[in-house]
Amino acid sequence: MMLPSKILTWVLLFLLIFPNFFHLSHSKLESYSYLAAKRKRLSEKVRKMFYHAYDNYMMYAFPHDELKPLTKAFTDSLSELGNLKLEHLPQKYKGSALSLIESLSSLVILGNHTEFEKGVFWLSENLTFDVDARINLFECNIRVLGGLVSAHILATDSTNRLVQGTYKNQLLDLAEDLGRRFLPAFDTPTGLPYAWVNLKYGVMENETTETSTSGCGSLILEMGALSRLTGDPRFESAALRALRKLWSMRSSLNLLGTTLDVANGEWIEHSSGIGAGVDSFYEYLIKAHILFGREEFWRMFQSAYVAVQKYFRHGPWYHEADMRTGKATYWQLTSLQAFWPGVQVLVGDIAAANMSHREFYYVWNKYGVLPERYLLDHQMLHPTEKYYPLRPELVESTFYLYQATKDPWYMEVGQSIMESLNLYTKVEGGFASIRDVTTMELEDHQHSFFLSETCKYLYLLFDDSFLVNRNYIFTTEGHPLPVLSSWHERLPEAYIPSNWTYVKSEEQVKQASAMSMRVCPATSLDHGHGQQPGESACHIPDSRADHRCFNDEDCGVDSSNCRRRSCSMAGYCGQWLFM
Ligand SMILES: *[C@@H]1O[C@H](CO)[C@@H](O)[C@H](O)[C@H]1NC(C)=O
Ligand SMILES: *[C@@H]1O[C@H](CO)[C@@H](O)[C@H](O)[C@H]1NC(C)=O
Ligand SMILES: *[C@@H]1O[C@H](CO)[C@@H](O)[C@H](O)[C@H]1NC(C)=O
Ligand SMILES: *[C@@H]1O[C@H](CO)[C@@H](O)[C@H](O)[C@H]1NC(C)=O
Ligand SMILES: CC(=O)N[C@H]1CO[C@H](CO)[C@@H](O)[C@@H]1O
Repeated sequence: MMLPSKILTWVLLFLLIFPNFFHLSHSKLESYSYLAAKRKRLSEKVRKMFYHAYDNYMMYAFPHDELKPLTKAFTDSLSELGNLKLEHLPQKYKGSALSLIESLSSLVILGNHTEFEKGVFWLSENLTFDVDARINLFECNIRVLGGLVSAHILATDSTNRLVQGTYKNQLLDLAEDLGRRFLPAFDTPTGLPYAWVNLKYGVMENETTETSTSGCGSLILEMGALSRLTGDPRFESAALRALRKLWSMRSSLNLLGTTLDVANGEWIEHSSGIGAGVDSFYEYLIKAHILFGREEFWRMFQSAYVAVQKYFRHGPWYHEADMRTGKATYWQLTSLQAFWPGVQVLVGDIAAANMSHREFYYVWNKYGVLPERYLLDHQMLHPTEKYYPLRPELVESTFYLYQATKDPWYMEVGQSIMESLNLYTKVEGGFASIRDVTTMELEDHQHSFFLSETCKYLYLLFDDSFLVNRNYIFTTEGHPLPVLSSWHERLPEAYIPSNWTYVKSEEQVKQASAMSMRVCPATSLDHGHGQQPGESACHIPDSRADHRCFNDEDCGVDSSNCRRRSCSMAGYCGQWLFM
């Protein structure tokens, strides 16, 4: 037994050696509570932003599709989405409450169950898809079908305490009805869907057969979820057949083009990158793997990701290249590309994600918001694409990077993005798009994705309580879908919530947004091969002109098994059995 005086001696001795002990732990505690208070304050500001956008929509535009915040009017834009020349616009279409559908999952994340329920009941009584409207399959899938399927899952999740007893799967019935109206679009010789379908009459006469890679390759999450929920396999099979066909059209470099013909399965535009027309194709391969646990998706993603890193990446930038030769075509930064670091976080390529994200944020700071297109080779804005339509991609990547690293710097990025949005785009009647980032001239349009994504990812950056001990992936429109063992062919242990260690402190990284599925955690790599810490298995250094390797460092690591790849005598990367 120790005498009290002896204890005192030890304490004094301890303080002599560590004079700052109590002070340090105190200030550390203080900085945590300071950080927590700051996050709380910022999340309240985002909440206000959401309601400013939402309440104005409900007041001036609902049940039409989107709000015109400058004139406090509405637009029935579902039939205009993707329709640049505004052809074949319907005469009698009166809107589908698009922005309400897009807001449902955000309302749950904000904890507003009463407003969610009100929306659900309004939709179940008043929404119909039996309308003479030609819609874009891709847009309608990610916004309307995705919004309904996600909201249905949230409404039936008992932990949300929603719509007790009175909810009778009305949202799922609506989603199923919509899914059935999609099916005629897939009736092509190739199985690749038409870009356009009329909700009432199916594919119209003389409909264009041209579509995009993202139009054929970003359907599997929503349509797969719809099949799992309804038991009707047609939705998932149609989306899967289209995806497989699309993948079979890749070049020998594992690259795809941007546009194609659904009748003959031939490429129209051979140049592609990670931006418009392609972006969510990559995103859906990795997310489909996470959601359905199918190896096939992983194999496609892995080859596609390595090809992107090899042929498109140049330092932190991604240019476009010809799918046949891998030769660079356009050197442009586009606002949509800013989603890529978020995908890289899911893969585990944190250093590469951080590097690109910083460049996008640099451009954001330079202009105040992110311009739609910036010409890297001329160091100037694209002359006709100087707009910023309230896009979410940069804040989405910021959210993923914060979740993965807990580096408070990303919160500062989020705060600065939020302040720019309030400064430049907030008007009395909502939030307006920016027509020209050099003049900050506004445009009379509040896109529905401002409610489903921009506000949601900003909020989740500051308050992620929705994600604690739950594993969700977010669709490309920001609608959460849960990772369920019953949907999985084979559930990796990392997915099983009962296996998760509960979060004990701010410091501990939470398992959220499927980020437990980082394919090949950076820590499993040995460093000292010219790679930065956080560089994942999938990272491939910038390519040389002929895409041949000179040494092992050119080849990165095979992300399917985390083994380092080596460069053969002939100059090709691979894993050789004798290694
Ligand atoms: C839910 O949203 C409605 C409409 O904006 C608002 O009136 C109400 O105060 C909100 N409730 C909560 C709990 O935030
Ligand atoms: C359906 O719309 C009508 C007309 O706007 C409205 O009076 C009714 O309350 C709506 N139904 C629900 C459940 O909100
Ligand atoms: C479809 O194309 C044919 C041949 O060009 C034409 O005769 C017909 O009027 C077109 N139909 C519609 C609805 O435009
Ligand atoms: C991101 O990059 C910055 C600057 O290059 C660096 O200081 C920081 O540690 C990086 N963070 C991560 C998580 O890699
Ligand atoms: C590592 C670990 O705890 N694994 C467990 C994860 O959960 C499954 C099913 O609940 C168990 O069988 C594993 O042992």
